[in-house]
Amino acid sequence: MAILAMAQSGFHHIIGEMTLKRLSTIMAALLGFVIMIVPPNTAFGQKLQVNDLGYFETRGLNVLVFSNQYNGFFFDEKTAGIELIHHGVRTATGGAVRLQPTPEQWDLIPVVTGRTVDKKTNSIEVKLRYKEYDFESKVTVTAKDNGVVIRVSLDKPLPEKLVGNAGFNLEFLPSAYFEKTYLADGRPGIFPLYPSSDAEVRPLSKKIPQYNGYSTFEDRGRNEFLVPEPLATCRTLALAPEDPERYVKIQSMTGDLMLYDGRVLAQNGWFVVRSLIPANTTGTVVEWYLEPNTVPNWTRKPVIGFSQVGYHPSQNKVAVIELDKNDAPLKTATAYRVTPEGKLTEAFTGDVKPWGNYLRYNYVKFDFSSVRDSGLYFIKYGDQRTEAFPIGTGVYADVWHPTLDVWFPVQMDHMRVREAYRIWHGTPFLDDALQAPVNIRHFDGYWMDSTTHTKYKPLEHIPGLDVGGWFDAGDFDIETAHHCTVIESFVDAWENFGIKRDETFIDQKTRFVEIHRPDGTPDLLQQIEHGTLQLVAQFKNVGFAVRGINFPYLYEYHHLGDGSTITDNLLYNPKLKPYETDGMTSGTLDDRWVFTPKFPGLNYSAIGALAAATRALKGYNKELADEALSTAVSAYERERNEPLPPQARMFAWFFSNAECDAALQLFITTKDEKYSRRFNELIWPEMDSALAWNIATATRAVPYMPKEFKTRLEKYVEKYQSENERLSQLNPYGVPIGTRGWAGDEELVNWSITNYFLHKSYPNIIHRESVYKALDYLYGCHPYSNISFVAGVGTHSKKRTYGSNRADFSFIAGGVVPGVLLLKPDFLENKEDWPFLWGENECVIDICADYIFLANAANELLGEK
Ligand SMILES: [Ca+2]
Ligand SMILES: [Ca+2]
Ligand SMILES: [Ca+2]
Repeated sequence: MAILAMAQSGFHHIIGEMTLKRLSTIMAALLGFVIMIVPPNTAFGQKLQVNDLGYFETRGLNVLVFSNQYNGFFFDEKTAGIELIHHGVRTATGGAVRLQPTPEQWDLIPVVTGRTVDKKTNSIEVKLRYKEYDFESKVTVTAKDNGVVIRVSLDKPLPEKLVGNAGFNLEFLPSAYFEKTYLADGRPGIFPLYPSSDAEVRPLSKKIPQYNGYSTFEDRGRNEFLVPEPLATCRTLALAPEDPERYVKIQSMTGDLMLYDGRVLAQNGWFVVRSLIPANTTGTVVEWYLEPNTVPNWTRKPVIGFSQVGYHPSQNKVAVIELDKNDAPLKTATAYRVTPEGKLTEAFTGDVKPWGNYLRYNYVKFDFSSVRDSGLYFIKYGDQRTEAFPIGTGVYADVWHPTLDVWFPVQMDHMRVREAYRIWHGTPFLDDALQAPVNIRHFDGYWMDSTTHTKYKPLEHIPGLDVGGWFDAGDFDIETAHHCTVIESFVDAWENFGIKRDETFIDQKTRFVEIHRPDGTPDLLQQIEHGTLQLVAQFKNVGFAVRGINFPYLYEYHHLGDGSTITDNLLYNPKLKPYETDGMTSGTLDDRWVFTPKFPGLNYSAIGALAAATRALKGYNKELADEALSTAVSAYERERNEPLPPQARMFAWFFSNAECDAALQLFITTKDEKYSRRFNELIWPEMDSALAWNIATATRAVPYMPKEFKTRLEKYVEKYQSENERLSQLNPYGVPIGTRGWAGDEELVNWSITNYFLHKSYPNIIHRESVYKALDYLYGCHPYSNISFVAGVGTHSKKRTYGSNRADFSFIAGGVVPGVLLLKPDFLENKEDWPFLWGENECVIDICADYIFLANAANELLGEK
């Protein structure tokens, strides 16, 4: 074993540096010579080619043309239109005809009505349509020289209403251009770190309405709106000319280019380059030449995927190394040990084994499972070394503490939350809540039918709901379905692992929470109580589990910061004028709305959660436990005797799965055979129709059912395992990686929990490694980067997540992010310098609760001899 003293390695480092310096002097001289005779771009640039995947490609640069489209649910997610992947980083998005200088999430988006990829002419053409204005345009992108020409053409002149509003936009990621400069027709400027450019107030009549007439702007009754003014206006714009990896040149052959800062209107805005479409014109109305610089022979640095939390000695330890397709894999990698003296000893050098291609990269693996001695290590591959990480028996012991100690307390609704000197938020939503009006479609995916289904009139105050509950994510609404999942997950954790950790002070009576302050009661019980209080209040005051409690206005919904400042915390009083108050009530209609459509399966989910909560709460808050059980029992009877709503057929799998779970939880709690009979009636056909979705419920039943149940389930487990084996071949990480519009860490965690339960009952079929593999992935053995997806957990972890504090480029410790998002067709992304992409970085309550369970499950399995 080679021993390298730190001093020695420092010496080698100096030698290496000297050699490098000499080499670079020679290189610089050579380069200088080349630069003198030929401009760098033409010397090294390679022409962009449309590839088989339907985007323009050259080394160091991809130009995507509507490989990703705007969707109608979250609207502008900054993941659609013409986009640049510049030296491995997605730096530009939103290239499209847009109706605002700096479009926000809920501004109108164009629909793609046609897309033609032509490899022969090396061009991609899209037809865009705004149905609201019967307005169609054509955008053609064609490779030319070392860039592309972008042409917008019209068959008919602009509709009158869009003159001065419609333009061609391309948006640049602020964090990619922070601390960089630009030249506008040669005039120098610095990209602002913080927005401070000008805005203009215009009358509301001039505004292009946002989605469904909603508005992100708090107008205060003045009938106006804001329009940002440009930072610069020019014909040729050079973005970051000093940085070869970010330099982009844009020339307009038609009108002016204007550079805007979208953050004046919305913290998640981007820098936008825009040309207006002229009035009364057809044919080519906008023409740009866009040339992003490319670094000659650029090769992306390898990403060494490994667990930032470390490994238990008995675990498999495999680093997955992600390589540029132009990168030649090395033969070996080494695990070094760091001694208490600060020395580095080579612990293991082993072969790097090829895995193959997955999406756009090539993958190799380095297996260092033979390293088992407790200590600190890092991995070295080529000239790259990872952060140090531990190997030891206790590595999973406290990885879930930040999630229970910090993340969940901060998400607690209706409570004031303190942490040492900081108040995370005051007591929010004491004015909960008004009955939502009928016949509405809401911006958060909520809706109301033509009746309220309750005894309340639209906008009538529903009492009793200002209690318990969690903000479901980076926003501040209550999503009841997620509450049900969280409560059951917490009860699972309570019953399986007996988690008694007490580091939070929670007092319901005075609505006060303090982080890092024990109060003699297990925090998990207090969280179960907090969720149950809200669910019970819904049944008591509304009669059933509501879809959710959400905001009437977009400008309340997109709130950043302290949730207690969204409403005035005073009940709405229609007798007062807006912004008028008598000290007790208020004329401002800002209270949250209770959405009460019939939502298939939701009552069953709530019944399951209440029945489960009863067991955890009975030794702690007997009164609430009794109320939860009697609510669950009577709601179940009502639900069984109610005719199925028509949507139940559409969501049959969801509906039936929820009833299965409700019956099972009621059986476990009451031991009444009528529930187990119903459970058995439902579960087998459910598994025949959707195995992966239902086996998790079935496996939780094993300990409570007769032996025959377990025997009968076995063949389903075998089938599930063969599907697992197929999944494990699909990518080098051997775990399911989601490819939807929201990244897949939640499905991954659930998959792992199902594997845990199945392993407990069928250890010969389901291997325990399938439980740890998902955690390794979360902790850094994943594509794009090797950062831990659990904020504050592991040596290097997420420091920018989509929480209520996202505008501070910060995080709430213990939050688990969705992970790597697939930008079609082949680019997985999880940005760490930009917290505003919710599909990548928004922490939600379900995954965080499930993560607490999973970390404890792994800890338990690894503690077994
Ligand atoms: Ca929400
Ligand atoms: Ca406590
Ligand atoms: Ca209010």
